[in-house]
Amino acid sequence: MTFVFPKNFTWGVATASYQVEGAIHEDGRAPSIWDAFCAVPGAIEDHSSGEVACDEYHRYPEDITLLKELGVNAYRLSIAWPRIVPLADGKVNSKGVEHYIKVLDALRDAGIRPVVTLYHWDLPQYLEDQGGWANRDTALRYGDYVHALAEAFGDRVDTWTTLNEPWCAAYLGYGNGIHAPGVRDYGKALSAVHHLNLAHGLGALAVHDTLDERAKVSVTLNLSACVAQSDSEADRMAKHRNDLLSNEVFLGPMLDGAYDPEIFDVTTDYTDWSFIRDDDLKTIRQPVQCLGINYYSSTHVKGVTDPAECERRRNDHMQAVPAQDIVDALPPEGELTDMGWNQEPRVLTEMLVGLAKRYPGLDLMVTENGSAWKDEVTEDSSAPGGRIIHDPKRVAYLNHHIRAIADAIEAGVPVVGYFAWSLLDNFEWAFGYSKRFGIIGVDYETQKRIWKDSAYRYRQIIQEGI
Ligand code: GBH
Repeated sequence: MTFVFPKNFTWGVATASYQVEGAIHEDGRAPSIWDAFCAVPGAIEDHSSGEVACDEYHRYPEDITLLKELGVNAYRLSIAWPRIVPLADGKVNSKGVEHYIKVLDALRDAGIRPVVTLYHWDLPQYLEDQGGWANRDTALRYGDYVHALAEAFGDRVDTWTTLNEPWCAAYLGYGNGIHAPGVRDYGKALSAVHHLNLAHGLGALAVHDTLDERAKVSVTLNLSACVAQSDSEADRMAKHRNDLLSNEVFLGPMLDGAYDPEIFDVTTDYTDWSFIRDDDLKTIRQPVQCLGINYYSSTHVKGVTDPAECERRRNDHMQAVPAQDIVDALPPEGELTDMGWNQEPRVLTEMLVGLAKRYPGLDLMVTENGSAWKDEVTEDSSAPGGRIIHDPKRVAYLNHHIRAIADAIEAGVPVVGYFAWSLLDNFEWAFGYSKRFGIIGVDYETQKRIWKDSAYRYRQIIQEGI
């Protein structure tokens, strides 16, 4: 039986500024932490950077044509903070603002709703020089930046997403250091968690204060989809610890108004949380009209029980989240994507069902989902540009995950939208251009876009259901 999605369902594709824009020296853009990180030898697998990327900064009109051809009704893009506020003096760079106004207007003319992420990891380097997300001031500066955007963009934006995956920004950026700024200090990672929460609150406030109830605010989390290997006490405790530090640290303050006190108990080795000030939790919990979920894969865990092993692992920085002393991630099973990630779509359904139970009435939106594979280009004179990419594994992944969302909707979950990651192959952070997530391929020598079977399949699902 074909599942037909609701008429007003949001169908989109997603990108992020540093991953697609390029043009890093143009129109007064300042360096971001990713420009600096890419210059560190060994930080990026293929020694590349976002200097050119997909040249989206110049090619957005042609890519908006692709959006129309795909038949999506929404585009999730992010704004580069270093283009908007390039100097520590906090002044707004009108050239940066004008660029995005052109993009937003072009989307409006194409009938495509912009779901705008205000922060997708490209922090201005001048803020990192003052401590970055481990410094409270960064959250205050973020609030000012969002205020400026709300004034400049007004009702051109459909949904204002304060942050993309604060988990990654905090734990990969400051915990195990595999992302910019490359810091390895769990105490700083946990303070980054709190300051990102505070930034979310200040950003949501800035949007609502400036644009009142017209504005739809959301935040996108990459909730950890963690499965305990068995019912044993140790395995369940491992999952619980992981969920506490990966998920509850964000859901608690943002949606429930408090940190679970157990979070403080299990992190005493790293921080005393004295960076939390009076009223922060009031600021952080703001009404959100929609919760964004990015889902790629699940993680299976078991408990570490040997006390000597627990002790040895305590200062081991291999894991991003400081739970390695009792949490052991198992090797992924089944057919792995080119990232080495497993495929377990039912866990996505379960996560959505669980969230709907916990937050009745809150709209949920899958703001990223996709897979990387080693693609091969095939000459085909009937295809646009004479080339096509046959990507049966990406097609299968897409089918299974959109089916998983249909299952959630059938179970009564208010999932209101889905965004494929990504519109284009792009700069995959620490992996550079070596991983391809696009449903449309990019030939990085010519910047030509190459359709993949998954793009055609996505168009068909949008039209017909699954
Ligand atoms: C997203 O991050 C980003 O928002 C996007 O910019 C990026 O391009 C895209 O995904 C693809 O990577 O460590 O094996 O247990 C997702 C990052 C992926 C981090 C899954 C945690 C857990 C897998 N997350 N990962 S594993």
